[in-house]
Amino acid sequence: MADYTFFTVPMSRGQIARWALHEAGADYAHVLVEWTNRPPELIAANPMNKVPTLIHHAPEGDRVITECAGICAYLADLHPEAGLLPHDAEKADYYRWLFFAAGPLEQAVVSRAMGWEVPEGRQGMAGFGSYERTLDALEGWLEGRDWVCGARFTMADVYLGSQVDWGLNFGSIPPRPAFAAYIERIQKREAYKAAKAIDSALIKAAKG
Ligand SMILES: N[C@@H](CCC(=O)N[C@@H](CS)C(=O)NCC(=O)O)C(=O)O
Repeated sequence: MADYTFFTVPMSRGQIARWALHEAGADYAHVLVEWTNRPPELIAANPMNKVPTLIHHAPEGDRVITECAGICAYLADLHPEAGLLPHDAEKADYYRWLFFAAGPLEQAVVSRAMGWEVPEGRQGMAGFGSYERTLDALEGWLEGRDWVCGARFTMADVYLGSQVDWGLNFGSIPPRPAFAAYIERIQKREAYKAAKAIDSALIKAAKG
């Protein structure tokens, strides 16, 4: 049995977890899930009934990890040999932008895609403030940096990079030069290419 069972749908946030699995060099087996027919093992593991869901078959027993950012962080921790963890001096940037991507950025982009507007005068209550403020903050950070932590790629780039990659692809994030340059670097990662190739082939096969 593989070390990890990975429940996914090829055209979903599962792509983030697959890339993280490849970056970590993890031994995994995927279980492809249909939107309308979820296997009972997935429902038992994740009451949100969402993908990606990962079960780690640890020697002490199975552990369930969900939430793309959580999956990325867990895999970086469990596979230190892959070199995706931050050094001490990089930890503030690593945690800051990992959580920024999972909170404000995801909220800003999803709200925009759904057509939800923060009511006048209520930005202070919305964690992301506004779509523009969120993107301006991110752009300011990425300008003049190769990666979230500066010169070194870490697992924070898998999660943040996936959000930006997806946003540029679907038009929910504008192609500002700092975002486009970051994604150009992201797309050169061997693990990104390997994971993408698997999901792209699965999507193509499903279309017939
Ligand atoms: N917060 C979750 C979101 C996961 C999520 O929304 N997955 C979608 C696919 S992209 C899903 O499983 N949707 C099916 C449903 O909600 O029924 C994460 O970061 O992993």
